[in-house]
Amino acid sequence: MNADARDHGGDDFDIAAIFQEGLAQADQEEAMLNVMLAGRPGAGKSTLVNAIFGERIAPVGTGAPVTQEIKRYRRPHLPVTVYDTPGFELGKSPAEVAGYFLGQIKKEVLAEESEIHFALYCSLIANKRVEQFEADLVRSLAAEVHTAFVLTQCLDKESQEVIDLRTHIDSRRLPIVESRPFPVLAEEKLLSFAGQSILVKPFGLDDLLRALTRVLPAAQKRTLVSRQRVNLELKIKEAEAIVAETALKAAAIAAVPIPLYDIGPLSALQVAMFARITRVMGFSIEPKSLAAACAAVVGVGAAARSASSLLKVFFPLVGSLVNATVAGSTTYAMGAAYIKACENLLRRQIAGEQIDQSDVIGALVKEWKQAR
Ligand SMILES: Nc1nc2c(ncn2[C@@H]2O[C@H](COP(=O)(O)OP(=O)(O)OP(=O)(O)O)[C@@H](O)[C@H]2O)c(=O)[nH]1
Ligand SMILES: [Mg+2]
Repeated sequence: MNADARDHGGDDFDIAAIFQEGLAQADQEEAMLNVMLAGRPGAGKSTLVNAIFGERIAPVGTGAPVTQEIKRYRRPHLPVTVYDTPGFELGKSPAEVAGYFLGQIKKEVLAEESEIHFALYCSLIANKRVEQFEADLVRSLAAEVHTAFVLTQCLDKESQEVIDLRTHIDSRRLPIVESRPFPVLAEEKLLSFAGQSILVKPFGLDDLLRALTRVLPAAQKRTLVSRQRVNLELKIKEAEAIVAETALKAAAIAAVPIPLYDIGPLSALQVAMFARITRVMGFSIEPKSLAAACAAVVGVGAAARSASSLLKVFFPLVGSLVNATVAGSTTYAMGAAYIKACENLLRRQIAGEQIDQSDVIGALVKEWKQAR
């Protein structure tokens, strides 16, 4: 770097390019999540998995004839593989059915050096009881993979039906996730009685997801948290963990204080942190919007192309040396404000608002200015 560049802080730090790289890196780091679906035909297996990921992964209500084939579903850009099992064939024992499902899937999955990370066993609440065959099947499955017992198409999580079924399932002592069933309405349902209609809102998915994240290895947990579309709190927690981890790394980089003109690696770390948070929040932010927001906070367009100006977003009066405390605390403050901006944007989007990139810039500028 020449002296002229130093004087102007013009160390040619391309925020947009580093952010883009960070996004690509975050995508590469995502581990594949293998999910298995089981349960009677029409229980709501497809609807459940589609609602969790906010995508049409498995076809719904096709009414196609039951086959003995296990179907494997994938969506482009989604690191999730869904193994959809067919209705069970009478005459086979539950252990045989479970063994067949798992054997077939493993044959396929093992080629990818992986395993089933969890199974969702779906049982229609309207069935009122869990038959011996189902209970034995769940027991056989749960012996091999984490299995969540989901009571599908519930209209009220506190209904007598749910309470009775829970007692019934408890008495069977199944080795299921959290040793209890999860009552769920995956998709809103319109009920009509005598010309009157009520819309029952979806519920229970956030509870199910929280429980699932507790049984997953760290890498698959990250994938589930990032890619699910129903539990914002889980996303925020994961993003906060990323911020804490990055702040520690930043402090370590500046353990020996670094001159302001040499903080490129520190700023790169912070921009990579924004990229990882963006992915976990599942929100789309264009690299040029991020650069524009930084420039707007600093107040000078061209300034955002400098690593030192990125730090000045938070500490306008930072001295000529950056020590561990400043590095750690700026990273923390920038990360926390970034999460807040993403959260606000996501809430607006969930409420049905169309969010464009100028809203993204506005939200980032607002949070960053407040955090200063
Ligand atoms: N409103 C509403 N409808 C649901 C829900 N779950 C399932 N359904 C409906 O129930 C029917 C069966 O749902 P699917 O998700 O296809 O059930 P499945 O278990 O995947 O069925 P198969 O794959 O054919 O065995 C469809 O018409 C769904 O729209 C739900 O949470 N809310
Ligand atoms: Mg289905």
